[in-house]
Amino acid sequence: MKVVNAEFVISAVGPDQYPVDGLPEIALAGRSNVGKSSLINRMINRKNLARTSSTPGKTQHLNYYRINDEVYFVDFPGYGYAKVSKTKRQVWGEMIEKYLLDRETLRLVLLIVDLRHLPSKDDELMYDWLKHYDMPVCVVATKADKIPRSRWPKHLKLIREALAMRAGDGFIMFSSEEGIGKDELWSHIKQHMKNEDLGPNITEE
Ligand SMILES: Nc1nc2c(ncn2[C@@H]2O[C@H](COP(=O)(O)OP(=O)(O)OP(=O)(O)O)[C@@H](O)[C@H]2O)c(=O)[nH]1
Ligand SMILES: [Mg+2]
Repeated sequence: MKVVNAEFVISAVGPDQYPVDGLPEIALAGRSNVGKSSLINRMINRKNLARTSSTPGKTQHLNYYRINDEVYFVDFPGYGYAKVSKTKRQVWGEMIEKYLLDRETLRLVLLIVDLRHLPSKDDELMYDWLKHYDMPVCVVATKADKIPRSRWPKHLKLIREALAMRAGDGFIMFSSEEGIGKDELWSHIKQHMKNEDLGPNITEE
């Protein structure tokens, strides 16, 4: 996808602030500091539109970015950062859960993990929860530049196994630093932008 226009729209604290134009949304979830905002910047060729920082736990709201007036990226607060208070964590958890369950324009969740490490307990919970509700998920293993290519397959296998990934879900190797995986991720996203009927399946609950 050729990105001609990308803009930050809003740092939303709740549903009444979410956009109402009905464009498809791609959400990014992952633990704090894993590289979510950097991934957005790489996908849209901007150095610092999505705020990145070396201080984990900075992104506390749902940050909306509109790309080409075609799709939104929704940057979630990172989870699993110990220094965040329990109350705050609970508020974030509820906001995200509500978003994931209710947001009709949501088309795909990118679960961002670090290629170097095994998924955390929170990553496993997030993946299981998304699958419980039949959400389409694409696992993106970022920071791939930090390990030699020869070791990628081994790491990939370990992550797949730890998450007990379903066969239908995407798995993409990525590096915001070097741009690895960018085209592949865009084509995966584009496929999902078209889907009208892949929202969360909560009818059985
Ligand atoms: N080498 C390398 N460093 C990366 C990559 N992606 C992110 N980083 C670094 O990792 C740190 C965290 O990146 P962010 O994009 O801010 O992470 P985040 O997931 O948005 O963090 P929170 O908003 O706090 O949840 C920064 O110092 C980035 O420069 C990557 O692909 N390769
Ligand atoms: Mg961030």
